[in-house]
Amino acid sequence: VIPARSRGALRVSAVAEAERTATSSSPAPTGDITNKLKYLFGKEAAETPKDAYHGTAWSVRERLIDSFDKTHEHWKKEDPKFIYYLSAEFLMGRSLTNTVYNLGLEGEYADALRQLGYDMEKVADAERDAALGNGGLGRLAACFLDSIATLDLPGWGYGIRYKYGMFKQVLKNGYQAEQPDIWLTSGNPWEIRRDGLRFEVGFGGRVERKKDGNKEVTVWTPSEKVWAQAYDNPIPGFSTPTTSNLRLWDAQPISEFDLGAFNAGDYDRAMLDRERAEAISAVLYPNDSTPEGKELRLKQQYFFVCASLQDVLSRFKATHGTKFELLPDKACFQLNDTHPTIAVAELMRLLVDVEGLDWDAAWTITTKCLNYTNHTVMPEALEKWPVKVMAKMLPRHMEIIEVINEGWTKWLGGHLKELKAEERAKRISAMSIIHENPWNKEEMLVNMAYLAVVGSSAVNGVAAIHSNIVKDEILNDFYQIFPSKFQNKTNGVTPRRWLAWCNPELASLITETLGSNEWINDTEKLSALRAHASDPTFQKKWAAVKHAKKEKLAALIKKIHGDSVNTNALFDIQIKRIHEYKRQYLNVLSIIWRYKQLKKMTPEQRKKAVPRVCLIGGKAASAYDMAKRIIRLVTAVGDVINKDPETKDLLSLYFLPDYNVTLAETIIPAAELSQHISTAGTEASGTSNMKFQMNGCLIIGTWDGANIEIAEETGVDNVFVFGVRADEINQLRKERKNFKTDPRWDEIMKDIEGGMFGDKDYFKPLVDSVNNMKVGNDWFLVANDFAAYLDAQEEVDKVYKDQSEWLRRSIMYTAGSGKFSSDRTIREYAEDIWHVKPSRPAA
Ligand code: B1H
Repeated sequence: VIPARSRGALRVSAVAEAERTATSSSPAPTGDITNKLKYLFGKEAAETPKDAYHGTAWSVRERLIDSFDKTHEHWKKEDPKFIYYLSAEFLMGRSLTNTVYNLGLEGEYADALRQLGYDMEKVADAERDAALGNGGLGRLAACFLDSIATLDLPGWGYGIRYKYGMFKQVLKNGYQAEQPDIWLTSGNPWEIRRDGLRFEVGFGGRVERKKDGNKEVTVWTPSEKVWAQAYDNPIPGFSTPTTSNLRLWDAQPISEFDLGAFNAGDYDRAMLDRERAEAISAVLYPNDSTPEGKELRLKQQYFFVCASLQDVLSRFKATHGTKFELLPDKACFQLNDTHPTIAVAELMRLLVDVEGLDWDAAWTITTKCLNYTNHTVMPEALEKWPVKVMAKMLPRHMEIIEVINEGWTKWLGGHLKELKAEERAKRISAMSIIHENPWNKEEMLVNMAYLAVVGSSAVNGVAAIHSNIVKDEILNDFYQIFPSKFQNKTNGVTPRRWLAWCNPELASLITETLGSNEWINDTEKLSALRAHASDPTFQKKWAAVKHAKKEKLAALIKKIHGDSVNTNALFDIQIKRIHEYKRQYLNVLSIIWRYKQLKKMTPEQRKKAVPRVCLIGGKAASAYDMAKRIIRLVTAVGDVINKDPETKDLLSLYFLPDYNVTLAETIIPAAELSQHISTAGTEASGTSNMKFQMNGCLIIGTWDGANIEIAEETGVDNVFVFGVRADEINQLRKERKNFKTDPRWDEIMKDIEGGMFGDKDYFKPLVDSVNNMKVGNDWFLVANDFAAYLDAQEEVDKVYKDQSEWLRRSIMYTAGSGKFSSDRTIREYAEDIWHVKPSRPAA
């Protein structure tokens, strides 16, 4: 029997609960929920789960604000050093369940809703996702905020309050179509608009030198100005009174409208400024892994960085006046990829032009305050802005970057004085922040990663292998100059959302087995599960939970696709952004092969086959043509095999549209096998692999990103590892034209080309992209890994047939997941990079 989600079963300690209830002067939830409905929504009673959600959320919000206020009063009094996490993306997902659980209010609110005739889970289901991020990078930022608050670290996130988040993906005849994500229509109970808290952000215009006494000062007069209006999103820690903050900026016009045009009756023109301003925070760019060099994007980046830095400096000045030399003891900033890197120039501008510091003093402060995380090895993903664009939109920043670059290259010249002149010149030019566009000699570019490295104290990658690639390849020149700047901080995920709250059944079983739920805040304690991994009684309970979660996912598939899937089948899942380097293609090819094998079998042979339900989900960037073709291949193959009465109970394939945080919370607990099959050396880390691991899901994967560390923690023999290694890739790419494909591969390619799944013209570029054995084709080496992958899949079947071995491994995964809590990651950042210390308010 699976223990029910009981009140307090997940609570860390009775003390924490007592702390919470003692501090709450709030009204009984039932009355409060109906009050909120009446006075905020004009409803006498909750007629739908959505009504119940609104009433509940607005009620919970007040408890959250109480906790937020206490925390911030405390921090104001203590004045600790703060970490500010600057990120263009925060992929928060839903808030209700996370908030009530983190605040320890779940029992109270579940009871209240029951009295009103509602079930908490159904009510929570009425919330829309806050999808202000693309994928792993944005979700990582959200997990980090959870850990920062849970660890009582004084820290905030800063970002953009996009009006439209990640697009909604729908399937039209099996093809991806995009729809706008209108997430704010029914209001957002999880944010507080800070009236009057706004900063001016300028763009364009001119820069002049003026005399101030005998000092020369620089004056930037922008040609366009907007307001950045603050919205606070309280972030509750778990089992602590700390509630931290995510401050998001909304762009608004400086004047309501052009009064002249308005009076002249030209209403369209009167509104132009408003539209232009609002466009800045209107929409999230939907490109995961590769940035888009659009001007509006640079505008977005500067917009939130400028507002955030002004905000921090204004609070600093309120306590410390103009003693800016103290700033590095009070504030530090983490740049989440290069997206906020303009902060280097902006902090210099604020300190030099606005506060009147001399350049060197400002530079010392700036470099002490900033740190940079790299998230991708794709060379094309290192952001570079044309000097022309930067000079027009941010003329003063372009000047500052030029001065930084002059100082930097001069310093570098001195540092490399041992080298021969020619060699030295070469190195300096290779490391210049401003350099030629290699594809267009006429154009000069600002290399934002170089600016970030020169302007930061620490630079880190996000998994061990990735940090090594950063040091040895991507930023190797810089590593040679500043070896001590470079660090590794292996990613992590919050065990609250990704195990305890999304899989309360497994959480209860773990708590019962370990005799305490302290593992929620100390995931290393999960390792004690190893002792139970081979115990048949425990395995049985473990399997029962997995089965219940599979039933739940099957119900979702039924709702989406109308089909009932076999819940005794192995649930095999690949969910992530669709990208050639992530190789969903390889997965589909092996499914086709499996189907062909099943078709050839006799009924007797089929009885011995391991049944599988394969699920693939993920969004393709709207302009990423190849990725969209891959989605169509998934749906087309699914259309054929799911309809085949001979095999459909043994093999089915579904594409799950609109993959997002909420869907992940249902899918991951139900998964038995998950796929992380990127070409070795291409996936910086991956973080869903950690979520699957925590939920006892086995991994088939390449020796890439965090897979490696996961395998080390779980026991390499428990993981289905296959494929070429990162250090072989360059050679294999060079030898491409000599590569001989597997006959099974050739057969499948012919099937696709021959129209076995329809749409053969549409699939042609996909087939071509991995064949034609010449250098540059099949860049991600799908063909090279194909045979090894089929072997690994066969091994999966073999192990699955031995359920007790499968369950043993499953338990070993959860037991080995301790390292991948974002609490561990954040502790490392706090100790090695930020030097911030916990500061917990009294309960
Ligand atoms: C990751 C991105 C990314 N790396 C540009 N880079 C973007 C780059 O809109 N843009 O311009 C958006 C996102 N995202 C991911 O970061 C990596 O691919 C994952 O491997 C990693 O786990 C994740 C978190 O570190």
